[in-house]
Amino acid sequence: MLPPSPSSRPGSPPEDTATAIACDIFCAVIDNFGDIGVSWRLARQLAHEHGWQVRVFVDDLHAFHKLCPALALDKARQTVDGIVVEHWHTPAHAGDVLEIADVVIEAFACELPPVYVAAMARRERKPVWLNLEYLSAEDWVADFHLRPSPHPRYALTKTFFFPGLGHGTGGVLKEKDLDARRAAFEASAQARADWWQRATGGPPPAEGATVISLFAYENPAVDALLGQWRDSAAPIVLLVPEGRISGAVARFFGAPSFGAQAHAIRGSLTAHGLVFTDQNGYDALLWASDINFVRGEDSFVRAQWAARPFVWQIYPQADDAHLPKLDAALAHYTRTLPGAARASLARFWHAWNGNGVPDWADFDHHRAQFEARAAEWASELAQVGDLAANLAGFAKTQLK
Ligand code: TRH
Repeated sequence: MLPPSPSSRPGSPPEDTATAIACDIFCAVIDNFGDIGVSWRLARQLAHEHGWQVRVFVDDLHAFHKLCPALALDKARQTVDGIVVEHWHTPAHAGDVLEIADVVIEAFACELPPVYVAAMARRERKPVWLNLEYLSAEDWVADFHLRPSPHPRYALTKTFFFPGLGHGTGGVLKEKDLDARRAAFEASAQARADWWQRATGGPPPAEGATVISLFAYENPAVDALLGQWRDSAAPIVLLVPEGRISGAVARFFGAPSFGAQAHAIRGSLTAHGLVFTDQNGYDALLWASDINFVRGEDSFVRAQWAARPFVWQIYPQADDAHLPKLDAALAHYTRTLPGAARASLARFWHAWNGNGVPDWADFDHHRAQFEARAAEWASELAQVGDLAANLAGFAKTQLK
């Protein structure tokens, strides 16, 4: 067991810290923010909603700092939000003191330090060892979810935990208070006005404007889309968190850069560059927008909980291995849409992922149907259950 955290949150469930389940999450950042984004969100839920004593080992504090500005970059060990964060700086390193948790999660098949695995094998009560996989909406996921894999040398078993969008999978992360926070934001004109002031330095746009958030990798399709928004009959307000797409937006406006606090107007298109915020701040951006362009894994999930139409740029993989995953997600998301709307959304998503030219007018034409479906889908997805609760439930059955 880990020692009781000195900064256990007052709002945590009343679990006795001496008996709380200790959990270590190991996260190696490949690139971007999804690996640590998912790991950190899971850590916070396990600590705050389930009362677990959580420790996160992460090898890249700089990536982590972007979505958790409270993190100090120079500390080998620190406590943030009631969670111990260890800078996992060498592959063999496993914490200053080798304590082995009750539940060990390796995020996205990162390799645990061999010294840690050896200590897991020596532990009298063997830890529950989970490999948290990347999210995929494909059908095979349900068959592989919770499959055990015995270690070749030690008396240890690793279990594969698969996030997914369908029944029989681990689901996706959803905080207990998320819907309430969104409802409060949507119900409060003041909260929204404050948000616009902080994010863009101005008031919310006038009625009739379409607000679009754009979080994306470099994407050749963006030039055509920016041109269509410029020429659109109705005003478009584009919100661009600073990042990999900012260069293309700058080029479109003939600006040297398009970072935080940038503003530009061309035709019907007004664009604002935004600061990259913490994760809660990103949710507010999704709620402030009518349509969200998202990417990777975690923002893709958040857009679904925001219950507004969204466009997904999937993380590209070698040999186009990502394309069946894109279609599997579309199959779930568009399941009940009428044929024409369904085909329109598929065309748009495919174009945004390298196959064709996006047609904004076509998308906009079906928007009311996309809006209705987005709300319906958020309820459907919630039926699969929250990943943190599913994971905690499974771990508890193993710890008995
Ligand atoms: O950054 P990503 O492209 O991460 C990707 C994917 O996870 C992909 O599956 C993985 O293989 C690859 O990394 C290595 O996109 P993602 O997953 O949406 O993660 C972004 C995180 O950043 C998410 O937690 C939301 C958060 N975020 C903020 O906290 N503030 C912001 O302002 C923005 C724009 C995002």
